Amino acid sequence: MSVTTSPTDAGLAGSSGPEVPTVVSSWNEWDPLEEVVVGRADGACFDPAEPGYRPQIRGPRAPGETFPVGPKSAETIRRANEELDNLSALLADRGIVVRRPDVVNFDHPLRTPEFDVPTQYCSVCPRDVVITLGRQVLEATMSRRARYFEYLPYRRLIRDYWNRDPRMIWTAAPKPSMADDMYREEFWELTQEERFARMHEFEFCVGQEEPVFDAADMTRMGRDVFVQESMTTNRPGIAWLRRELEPRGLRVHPVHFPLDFFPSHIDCTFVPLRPGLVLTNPDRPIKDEDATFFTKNDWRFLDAPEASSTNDEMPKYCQSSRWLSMNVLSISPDTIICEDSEVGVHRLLRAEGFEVITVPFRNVYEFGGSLHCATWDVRRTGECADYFPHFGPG
Ligand code: ABU
Repeated sequence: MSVTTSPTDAGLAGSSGPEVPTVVSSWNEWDPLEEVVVGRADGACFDPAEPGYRPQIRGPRAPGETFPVGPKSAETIRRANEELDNLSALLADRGIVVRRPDVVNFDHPLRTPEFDVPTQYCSVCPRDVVITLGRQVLEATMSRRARYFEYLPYRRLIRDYWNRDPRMIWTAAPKPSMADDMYREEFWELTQEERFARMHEFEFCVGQEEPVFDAADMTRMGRDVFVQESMTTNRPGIAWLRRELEPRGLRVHPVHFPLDFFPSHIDCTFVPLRPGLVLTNPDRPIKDEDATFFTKNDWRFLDAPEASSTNDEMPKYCQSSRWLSMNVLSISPDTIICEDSEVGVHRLLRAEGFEVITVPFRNVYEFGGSLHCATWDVRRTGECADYFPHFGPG
C-alpha cells in the first residue's frame, strides 16, 4: 500500500516552531504512544436503565433478580483499579506519560429540564467520551443520560493541555436534549427476526433528529476517520463530525456492520493495527460497499479468533460482548497490549509479527470495556498521513 504525508498537514497542524511544545497530537491508533490517559474506577455506579440503554444480567440469574442500581461495591472497584493501576505502571515503565482523571462520585441523581436518572456512571472509559484528532481534543455529545456529564473528570487534564499547548484546539460537541422523544424505545422490543429484516436500515435506539455520537464510534487512520452508525451514534452525529472535521482537512466516512444488531463503539468490531491492516470481527463483517474503500487501497482484514469466553461467561454485570477480546491498545506499529486470557488474539498477532504484551484486565470489563476503551491517547509520535490515496470511484 502507498502512504503519503497529507498535503493538508500545514493547515491541520497550524504554525510550528521549536519553541512551541507539542502536547496534543495523535493521528491514528498505532503510532508510538507518548502520552495517554488511563481511566479509574473510583466512584463508579451500575449503569441505570434509561431509554437509550437496558442493562442485562449475564448468565444464570436468581428468580426475580434484577440489574442492580447504585454504587458498585468497594471490592469490585478495588479489583478494577488494581488492573488499571497495573496498566498505568506498565505504560510508564515503557517511558509513556500516564495521566489519570479526577476522582468523581457518580452516585448522584441527575436532573435536567428534560430528564432525570438515579445515578451517573463512571470514569473507566475515557475513549467513549473524548478523542484526539490531530491537534484537536473533541468531547463527544454522548448518547446516554447517565453519561451526560462524563467529560467532567477529564476537564482538569483538558484545561492543562490547552494551557500548555498553544496549538491545541479544544471542542465540545453540542449536548443533545436526551429527552424522551430523542429515543426510539420500541428498539428494545424487536425480535431477532425483526432485527435481521431491518439490518440494513441502521435504525437503533437513538432517533435521527439531534446529532448524537460517542467518541468510541470513531477510529482514526491518519487523514481518514471512520465512524460507525450505532446505538450511540446517529446520522446527524456523523454529519456534525463531517462539518467539524472536514474543514480541518480530515475525511469522515460512515461505516456499517449490518449483522451487529446492538452496535455500540467500533473498537470491538473494526480495529486498525498498523497501516494496511485491520483486526475485524467475524460475527460483524463490514458492509460490502464500505469494505471497497479499504480493499482498493490495499488494506487487509484479519479476522479475530474466537474470544476466550462466551457472552454468558463474561462477568455477570458486564454489558459488553465477548469481543472485548479485540479491544487492544497499540503502543507502536509493532507492539500491542492485550488482555491476559485472550490467548487466541495473542497467537494471531504474534503470527503477524507483533510484539504482544499481556496484562490482566477482566475485572475492568464490567465497567464498560477493555484496554482500548479504558485509555485515551493524547500524543503519539508521527504526522497526519494519507493511507487511502485511491479515493475516487474506480
Ligand atoms: N464498549 C465497547 C463494547 C463493544 C461490544 O460490546 O462489542
